[in-house]
Amino acid sequence: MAALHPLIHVYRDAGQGHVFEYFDTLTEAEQRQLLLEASEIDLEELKVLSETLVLQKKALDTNSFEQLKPAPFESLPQKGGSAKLWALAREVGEDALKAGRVAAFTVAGGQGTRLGFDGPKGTFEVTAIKKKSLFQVFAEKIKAAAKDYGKVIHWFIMTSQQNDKQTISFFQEHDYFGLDFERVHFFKQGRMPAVNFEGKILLESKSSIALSPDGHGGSLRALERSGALNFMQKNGIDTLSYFQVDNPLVRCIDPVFIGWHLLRKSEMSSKMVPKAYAEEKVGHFCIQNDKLCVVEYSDLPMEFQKQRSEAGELKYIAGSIAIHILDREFIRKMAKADKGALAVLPFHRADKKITCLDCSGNIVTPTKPNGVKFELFVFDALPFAANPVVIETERSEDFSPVKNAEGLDSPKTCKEDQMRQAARWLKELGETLQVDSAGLPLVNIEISPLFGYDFFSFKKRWSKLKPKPSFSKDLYLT
Ligand code: UD2
Repeated sequence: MAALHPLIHVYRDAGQGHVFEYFDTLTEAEQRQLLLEASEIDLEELKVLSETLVLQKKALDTNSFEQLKPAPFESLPQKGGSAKLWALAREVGEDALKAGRVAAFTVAGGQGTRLGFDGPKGTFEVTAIKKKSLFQVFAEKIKAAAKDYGKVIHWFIMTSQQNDKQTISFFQEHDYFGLDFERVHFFKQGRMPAVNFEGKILLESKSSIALSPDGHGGSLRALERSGALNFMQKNGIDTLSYFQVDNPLVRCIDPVFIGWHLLRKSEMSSKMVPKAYAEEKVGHFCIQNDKLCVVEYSDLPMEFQKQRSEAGELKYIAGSIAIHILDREFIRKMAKADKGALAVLPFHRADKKITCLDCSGNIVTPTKPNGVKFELFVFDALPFAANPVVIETERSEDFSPVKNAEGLDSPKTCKEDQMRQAARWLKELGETLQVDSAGLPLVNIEISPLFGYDFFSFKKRWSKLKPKPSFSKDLYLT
């Protein structure tokens, strides 16, 4: 009889030997595949997670919120912030961009499941007239900013096992949307196994483990593992502008935000918007044990979310829209932190319906949660960051994600928000165009990021445009 593969011994010793229950019935290629997947898993880490998050699932402890306080933030100048400081931040940010210190970073490992879209979410079309994809919108914003600041802006994109190939092919098919392909860097995020409620790894089939992406927080490890951080170091990049793939309104490169981050010598900075209503599904910037943190909407009891100040304002007003600036060496520190270290991102437990093999070896699709997935969240790095700063931003200038097929945060609301922004910019420059009571122009307007990727750049281009177009029919500005 052939000797057992050493990895199988390791799995048996860890109480996970069932992963190889069907090993002898598999073809050689399937055996290789299963061994490869098994080698991806850190069994020690999994043991700790099973013990802490699965076997002794703690009920939500509201006492742990007793010490919670709302986090302070830098208000916009029009809302009482210091105009002088905001202007200084712009200067500092622009200098960093001119020095080539900044790169863009998109987490794009998720699929468009909630959206009902089959494919990498970044390939979803979002603009009103040209139907540009999310990736094209970001690519053009980055290209235009690079031109303005006279420096290459590298773009790091985190994909997942599920969508890596499709994402790269999409960029190739579209000639990288005019970016130099050597400046666009893809890397895959890690995966975590799903386990049942006894902490046993679930199998997707006899030859494969139920693995899923390790959450956007996995990006910190993945940046280090892929060599991206070393590449940045060699190329003089020390500041990363982080955003999610679902939000085309985001200022991918915002000199003011970069400036605040650098002025404060912060290791990780964030943008907030005042929550629109208590139940809005965004994280909350809070202070706990004197540290800045984000408490996700699903973790903060509704009674806290509804608390109001004497003036009637929501107490936990600062909503996280998942836009951050990260310092390169801070990412390295977080990525390298090992189990037992102080600065380590915690995993979150998510109970899910997971299609998997039952004990008789049949594939079953459960109707209620049958297992647990583990995910890391990038905002959990905030408590470990030195001098973190939160700045306020206008929702209408930075945030309109595409999450659901219909209703809130849908393709429709996102397109309308883009058009409202165009109308607002034009009106601010003295143009007269007709809008409805909600600020939506009566004709379709789309501004290419190559024409203007924020109000500042738009104003420059618009003032030079001769003759000015009319607003009597659909208008695409490029
Ligand atoms: C996220 C935030 C929420 C708020 C909101 C704003 C969390 C837990 N919540 O909610 O507080 O800021 O965004 O829009 O983050 N992704 C990966 N790999 C993964 C998982 C996600 O790359 O394994 C990417 C995904 O492609 C997307 C982003 O992370 O770009 C957000 O993921 P989500 O849709 O799960 O986050 P959501 O909407 O629940």
